Amino acid sequence: MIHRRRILKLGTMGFGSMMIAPNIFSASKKLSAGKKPLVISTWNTGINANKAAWEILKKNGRALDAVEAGVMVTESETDNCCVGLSAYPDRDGHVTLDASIMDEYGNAGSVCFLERIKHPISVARRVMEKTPHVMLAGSGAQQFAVEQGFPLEKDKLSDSAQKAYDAWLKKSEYKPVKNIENTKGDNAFIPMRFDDGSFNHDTIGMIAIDANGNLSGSCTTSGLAFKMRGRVGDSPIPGAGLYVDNEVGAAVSTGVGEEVIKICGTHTVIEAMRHGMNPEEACKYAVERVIKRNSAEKIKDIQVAFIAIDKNGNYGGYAVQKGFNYAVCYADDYNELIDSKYAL
Ligand code: SD4
Repeated sequence: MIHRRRILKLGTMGFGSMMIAPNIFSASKKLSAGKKPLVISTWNTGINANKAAWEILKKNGRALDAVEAGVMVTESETDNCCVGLSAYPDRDGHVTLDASIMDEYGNAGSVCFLERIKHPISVARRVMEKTPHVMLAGSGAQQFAVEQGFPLEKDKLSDSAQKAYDAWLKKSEYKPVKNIENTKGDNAFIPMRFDDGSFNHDTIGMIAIDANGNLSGSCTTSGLAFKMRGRVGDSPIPGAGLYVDNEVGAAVSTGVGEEVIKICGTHTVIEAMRHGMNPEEACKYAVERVIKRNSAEKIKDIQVAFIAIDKNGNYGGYAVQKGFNYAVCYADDYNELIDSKYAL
């Protein structure tokens, strides 16, 4: 029996080393003490979102409650290009929202292609806690939300979204005609960059570790502006836009979701941490996977970024391009925007 157990153990080790790229083993094994509690979130809107999360964390609240309350602040903003109902629409003029949440037990809930609901993150949490499912989509997700008491909001664009949509319509000359998919360039679908040169995205992703050392994460977005109707990004997909493993860490992504989905982005970050990388190294590892898949020409127009927290409260982030930042909060007087390191 002892002999068999030993063989099983060796067998597992062998499988593990076959599955993991060698450079993961060259990762630093430093397990320095980090901050606890701690919340970090993507982009500058993360500063306000962190404040709401911190109010919960500092009273020894649960990380799950913190990451929900935090991103609800961003979902409530009335002038936000990329999160909540004020955000930019799809190419047919409708705002469609994606969100996901994961708790310390590895439970996950998500909604995608959801319309006219102000707080998709809370609907995602209800999916996780009140249904046997992980993801609800479109009209089914909306029906569930209404049944759960979420108000159905008006189908109307915010002033800034309407303006941006009108401008985009003119420039792209988009008409819902057959074969528009054959149009060359990205105008008929999405601009990868807005006219001011900034990248087309700004999802809020938030991850936290609470005073008890438990991890949770949330992610909510309108996806890429002027996307095809029905398009779903990485944000509502566990292992792509968000992943939490309470034994290892939590990670969330922002950027071109198609690229993140194709490398199972946040799952890749967590597995890299499991095998010894610190959060920044793990995010960099996932970013390099994205870069490797693309030509030098194509990658210039792609931004993808990851942020991560490990089980010890260490944190880090990494992006393909310059310009990504994330907000870090671990005290009443510490809530700072950090410029991420980047690859290109
Ligand atoms: C998506 N990843 O739908 C999202 C967009 C995003 O910052 O991150 N925006 O692809």
